Amino acid sequence: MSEMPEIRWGSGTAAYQIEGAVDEGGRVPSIWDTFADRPGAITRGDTGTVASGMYRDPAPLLDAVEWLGTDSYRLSVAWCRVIGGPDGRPNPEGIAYYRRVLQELHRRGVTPLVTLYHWDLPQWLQDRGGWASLETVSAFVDFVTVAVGELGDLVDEWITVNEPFCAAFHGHLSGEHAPGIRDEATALRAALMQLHAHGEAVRTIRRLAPGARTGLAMNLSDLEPAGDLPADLEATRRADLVENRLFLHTVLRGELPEDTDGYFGTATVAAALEGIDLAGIAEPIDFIGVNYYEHNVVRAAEPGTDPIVRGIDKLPVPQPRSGNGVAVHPAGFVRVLLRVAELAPDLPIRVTENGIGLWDYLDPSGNCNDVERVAFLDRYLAALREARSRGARVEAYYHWSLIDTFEWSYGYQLRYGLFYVDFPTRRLTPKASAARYREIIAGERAAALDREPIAAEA
Ligand code: IFM
Repeated sequence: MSEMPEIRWGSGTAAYQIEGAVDEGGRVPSIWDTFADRPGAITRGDTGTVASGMYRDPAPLLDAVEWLGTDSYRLSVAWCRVIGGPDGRPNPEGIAYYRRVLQELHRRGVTPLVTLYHWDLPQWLQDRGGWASLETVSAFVDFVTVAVGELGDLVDEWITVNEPFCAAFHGHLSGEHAPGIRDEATALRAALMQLHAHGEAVRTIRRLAPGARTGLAMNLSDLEPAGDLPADLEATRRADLVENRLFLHTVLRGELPEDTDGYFGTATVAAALEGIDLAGIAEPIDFIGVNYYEHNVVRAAEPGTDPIVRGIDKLPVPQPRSGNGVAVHPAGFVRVLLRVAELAPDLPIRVTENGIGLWDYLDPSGNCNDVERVAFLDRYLAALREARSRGARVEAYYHWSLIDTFEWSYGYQLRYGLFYVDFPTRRLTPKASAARYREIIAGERAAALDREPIAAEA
């Protein structure tokens, strides 16, 4: 096995969360426009109509990337901005926008990592069945073909789909995300369909841009049984199937975990697989993206309170935790990275998301002193170093997120950004965590330079 790579530092965002301008530049509606308009769907009735305003003016965001000094920036291109509607026609205005952003990143010495599907499915595809329909996969391949054709000279690194678990199970089972469906069979179908779309997209990118590096980003959770009772162990195994193995094993092995039929039912699984190329999902990738947020302690419970996995409870999370109750648990991060490394020892890992949602605010002097995020960064980066020292080939870390965004069902209240966004004015202010991240990156870079062998004098 080759030497451990230097870490590449980055941060990220996604189109619907930052762009706004949903009716501008030839963009067509997405499922998130529709869902956000549904009364009660989003906290305080927020929508992505204006978001962080970065479609109209991406300059502050690009300045923020440059200020941080990261090597890379992860962004997503919106399918509904790139393709102008059901006839599949490319939308020149949308493409020109992304070209400007990508060119600016290159001009500032920043490598873009581009996600193709970060949840903003065009509404016209949802009207035809969404992720339950094979038509969505062929439309995705058409979109990928246009994106690679139009942007491929500026992008060498692609992520096919982001967090298929969330889009499938929050979108189609708990109903907390768009399109707001509540049906387990549809959720399973949507999960497998996105993975099928991922496999097709990898092959499409390989054909059109053989030199590009391609992967996908999955959110993986660290799950711990509440005790030794067989029922708690079994509950944890079920949670692990739905949240982790269904994605991880299928992408790496091209087959479903052995307990899939047992949990979902043979007929449901057979229906969910109709038309899906299971083996093709395991098309070799260049890296695996891990989004790490969740550590949970699981116990068996009937009926159970978990909105996704039947018959389980997740125990209340002690402090420290995020604003929305997610555990701050760096040991779980180490375990997840080592687990992936064990499953795919030669596959480079990129931490494509890791961050903490807080109820940040500007103090009277106009600063955001997000001490919890500063501590989070220090602890999770120490965990990252530990995972690397124990053999996980992590080649990149992207903090989520660069700036505050429209945080899906939480709207604008829950903030993940390193930069505070004053939503009425769209003004960006670096938080204490941004200064800390910048300092860490500068320090790591200096240390990496010190490690470089000095060329022998001629
Ligand atoms: O903001 C989201 C992102 O879009 C997907 N991963 C989780 C983040 C925090 O909830």
